[in-house]
Amino acid sequence: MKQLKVLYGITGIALGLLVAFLVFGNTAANDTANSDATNKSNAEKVYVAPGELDDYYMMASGGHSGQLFVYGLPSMRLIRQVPVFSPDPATGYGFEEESKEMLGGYKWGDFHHPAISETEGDYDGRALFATDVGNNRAAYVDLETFETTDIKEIPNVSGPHCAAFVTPNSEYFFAPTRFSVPIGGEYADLDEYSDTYKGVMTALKPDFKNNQIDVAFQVMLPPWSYDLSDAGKNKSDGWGFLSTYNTEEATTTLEINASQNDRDYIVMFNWEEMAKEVEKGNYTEVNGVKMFDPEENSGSIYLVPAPKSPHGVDVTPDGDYFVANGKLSPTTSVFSVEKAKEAIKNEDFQGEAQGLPVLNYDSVIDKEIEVGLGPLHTQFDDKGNAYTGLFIDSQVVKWNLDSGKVIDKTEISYSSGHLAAVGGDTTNPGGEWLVSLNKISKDQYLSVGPSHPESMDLIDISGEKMELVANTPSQPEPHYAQIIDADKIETTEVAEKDTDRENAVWSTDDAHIEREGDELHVYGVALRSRFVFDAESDRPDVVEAKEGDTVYFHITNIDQDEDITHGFGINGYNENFEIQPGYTKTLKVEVDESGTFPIYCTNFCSALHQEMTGYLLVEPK
Ligand code: CUK
Ligand code: CUA
Repeated sequence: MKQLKVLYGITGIALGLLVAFLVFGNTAANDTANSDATNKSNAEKVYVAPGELDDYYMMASGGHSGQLFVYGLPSMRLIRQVPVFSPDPATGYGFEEESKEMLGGYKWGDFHHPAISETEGDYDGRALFATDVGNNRAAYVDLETFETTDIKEIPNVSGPHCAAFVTPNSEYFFAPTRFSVPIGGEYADLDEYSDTYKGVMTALKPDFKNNQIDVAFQVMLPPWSYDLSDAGKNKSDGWGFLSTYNTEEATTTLEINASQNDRDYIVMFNWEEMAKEVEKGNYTEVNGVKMFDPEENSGSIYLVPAPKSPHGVDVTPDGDYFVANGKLSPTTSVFSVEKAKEAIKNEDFQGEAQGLPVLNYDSVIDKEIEVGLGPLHTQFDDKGNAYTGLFIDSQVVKWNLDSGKVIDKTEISYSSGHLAAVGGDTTNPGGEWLVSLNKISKDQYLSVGPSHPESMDLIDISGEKMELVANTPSQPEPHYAQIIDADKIETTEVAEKDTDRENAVWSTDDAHIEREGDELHVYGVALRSRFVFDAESDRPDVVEAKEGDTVYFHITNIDQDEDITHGFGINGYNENFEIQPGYTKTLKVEVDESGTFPIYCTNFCSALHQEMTGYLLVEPK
């Protein structure tokens, strides 16, 4: 079409020129044909026909949306947004009582790094852990239902950023902080920074039986910023690795002041040892948490110098090396776990910082790879290769772990933050796909004004050369993602009919309304295509309340069929929630104004969905 326009536009030009244009046009056409061919094969790679399913789930953090984004790969289709740290009007997360209590009134969260639970260093698909940099919380997402089942506030911390990362058998997941504050967040002048301010790392323990998490213990760390971390695996099992910046201990204008040192540190800590010490009683209790101080219990924590404000540190699949990305250095540093252990044994220290021993750089470094500008994070494949994303150069670099040679570079659009490969941080990487989670999308999608989406590039890494295959926009703001084999996830479609469940009513005949003083309890059911609140009444779908009442709607969706969700919205009341098949949900409403308020099902559930309505009648006092 475009070429035709070009031709029409030049009809008046001299013949020679026209010929030249035709030739040029021909070349262009050939180019198009060629790129069509490539596009076609790439299109085929990501095409998942209607009715067919993707091979992988990609669990991407939703950044300051506080949500979890679930994608299918290779299609890159967004399947679900699971609310974790912030309310969600569509599902009623944060509206109905259970999730409202769990959210604790918070309006937002900042979720950076999902961590799928692991067995023997590989994703097991049971649960996903998350932390909230914005409001200091940790969450458990049950991967049977893709629902957040527990949120805990973490005391004594400020911005649990470099988390979650899980130990190889999900013994713990760790959450070290981005900000250092006086313990407990009390007031202390910034002049007291170096002595009074602390970084704190939290060890959280998952309880898979009850889909919960608990704070197990905390570790006091120097007043630096902790960035990204990874747990050891295989040979380095029992250890964990954190990156730090601002070892300058700057308190203002960090952009300049925290970028002075040529080297910051990788913190190497022995979590098994720490857990044992805490078990033995080597801790002080701070705000109800067992606080372990490594300065007083030497032998569990060491510092490894690493170039220039490292961002991510990632452990190789065999657990033999940890790879640090100095974001202000053009290199990625590969450190040997064996050499580090040797240096620890020989007390081969080059000094100490904040009372912690610093290992000799030359004794621990294995190699430095010249990757390019702005390396942030590294992932791995099944063939001994590593992939590092470059923020400044907007590239992904493939390099070989053994040889240290750069094999290939591919352009991404633009500014890679994290990378996620299939099982890319486990003992068992897949080696098929890599996604670059980009921070800037600029011209990649139709413009929607000054705010642009974030962007994800899908790269085929199965061959020697990487191949950029597709991209997709995303809402703000995925930081890290993990890609897990779809076979490892086993979901529940319908909640079991649990007759012991509190507030549940399983038949229309049992629906009833109880009054206790000015509390009205509605034990109702939702089914296709009506609500029944009171079986005895000749207006079974009407709730009659009095001004000043507190009304509890306990609604059970008694439809036991896949994907038959009912919604419950009260017109003019600012309330809505969903009830999945077999679930019971409670909504508490203070009716402080008289009036007539239609209730309706908000989730299209049958041909008679529009008829699924009722009334809340509030009589004046
Ligand atoms: S940080 Cu965001 S791109 Cu929070 Cu994982 Cu590196
Ligand atoms: Cu129930 Cu629509």
